[in-house]
This record gives sequence, C-alpha cells and structure tokens, in this order.
Amino acid sequence: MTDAPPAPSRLAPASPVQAYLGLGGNVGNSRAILGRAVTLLCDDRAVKLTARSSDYSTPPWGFKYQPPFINLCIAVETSLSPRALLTRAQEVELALGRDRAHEKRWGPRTADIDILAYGDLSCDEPGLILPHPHMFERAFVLLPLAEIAGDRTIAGRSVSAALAEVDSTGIQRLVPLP
Ligand code: A4P
Ligand code: MG
Repeated sequence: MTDAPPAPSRLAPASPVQAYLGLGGNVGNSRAILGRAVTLLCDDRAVKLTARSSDYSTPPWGFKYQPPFINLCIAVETSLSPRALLTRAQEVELALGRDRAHEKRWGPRTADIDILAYGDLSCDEPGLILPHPHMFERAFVLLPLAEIAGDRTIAGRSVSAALAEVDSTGIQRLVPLP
C-alpha cells in the first residue's frame, strides 16, 4: 500500500510565495500588540514583510457588544507551507497572550491572525480554509488589504471591487505611531 501524497497545504513551495495576512485585536494596547505580532511573524528569512497597511480603528463585527478593534493587513513573501505559516501565526497569537479556551466566538481577543490568501492556493481542509472564507464580507479586512493590494485579484475577485460592496461605516484610518 502506498502512502497518500501530502495535502498541498503541507508542501513547502519551490520558490517563495506571496501571502496576505489580516491582524486584529481589541484587548490591551492593540496597536502595540499587533505591531509586535508583525515583528514576531516576519523574521526576514522564512517570512519576509513586503508591505504593511496603516492601522485602522474598526467597529466590532459579528458580536457587537465589545470595544472597537484595531485591524491591519500585511503582505509577506514566504518559503513556509500554508500549514507552517498558520502554525507560526498561532504561536505568535499565543505568545501575545491569546487565550482561546476563554474566548467567545467573534468576541474580544488580544491578537487574531488570519491567513487571507496564500498565492493562488484554494483549499478547504479541517483547520485551514484558503482564501479566508469571510474576507469578502468584512470591511475591516478589505480596507487595509486594499491599501496594500488594491490591484490584486483573489479567488477571481478584485480586492478594490470587493471593498466597494461592503459597508465601511465607522472605520477610521489611524495616523502612524511615532
Ligand atoms: N482557520 C481556518 N482557515 C484559516 C485561515 N485562513 N487563517 C481556522 C487562520 N485560521 C484559519 O480561528 C478558528 C480556526 O480557524 C483556527 O483553529 C484555524 O485553524 P480562531 O482564530 O481560533 O477563532 P476565531 O478567530 O474566534 O474564529 P474566526 O471565525 O477566525 O473569527 P474571526 O473571523 O477571526 O473573527 N471585528 C472587527 N472589527 N475586527 C476584527 O478583527 N475579529 C473577529 C474574530 C470578530 N469581529 C471582529 C474582528
Ligand atoms: Mg481567526
């Protein structure tokens, strides 16, 4: 009997792949925490930062009775497989104090890191769906993403056209920290 080949999400790419990640949080000093998350994620070797959006203050989505979030998006060039990138993102969430066991779905959290897209890969596996299944519904993702990738098409949809279709009311772009 031969072993099944590994899922594409477990294969390291032959050459670095461009991936987009969305970061958000609303517990603690979220701008500082998310800034630290970017530093921890991007080691300049396996994960190179190529673009970072501004920080945005965004009204809570999903569960409304919680403080506003800070959201931002980054673009990276990575030699990690999608699974390895997800593992790294989850390790960074943990290092920054995320406590999944006591969180409510869509409720308050210190740092949430979602992989929005990994090259042109499309997958739907337990624990990893790409592109991120909710990204096109969320202005808090599309506004920062459009700042760094407005001309990109993800899963056949233009990021800037998708942004025009969602409600961005209440979202504020923040001036850079000194
Ligand atoms: N998972 C599957 N695909 C992915 C992917 N592409 N990237 C799995 C990251 N994770 C992915 O995520 C649950 C599971 O999704 C993980 O085990 C992972 O294997 P989680 O981060 O543990 O749980 P969650 O964050 O509570 O669930 P979910 O559905 O990811 O929540 P969201 O979508 O992140 O929503 N409002 C504003 N304004 N800004 C926000 O950032 N965030 C949330 C959380 C709610 N409201 C918000 C914001
Ligand atoms: Mg998440």
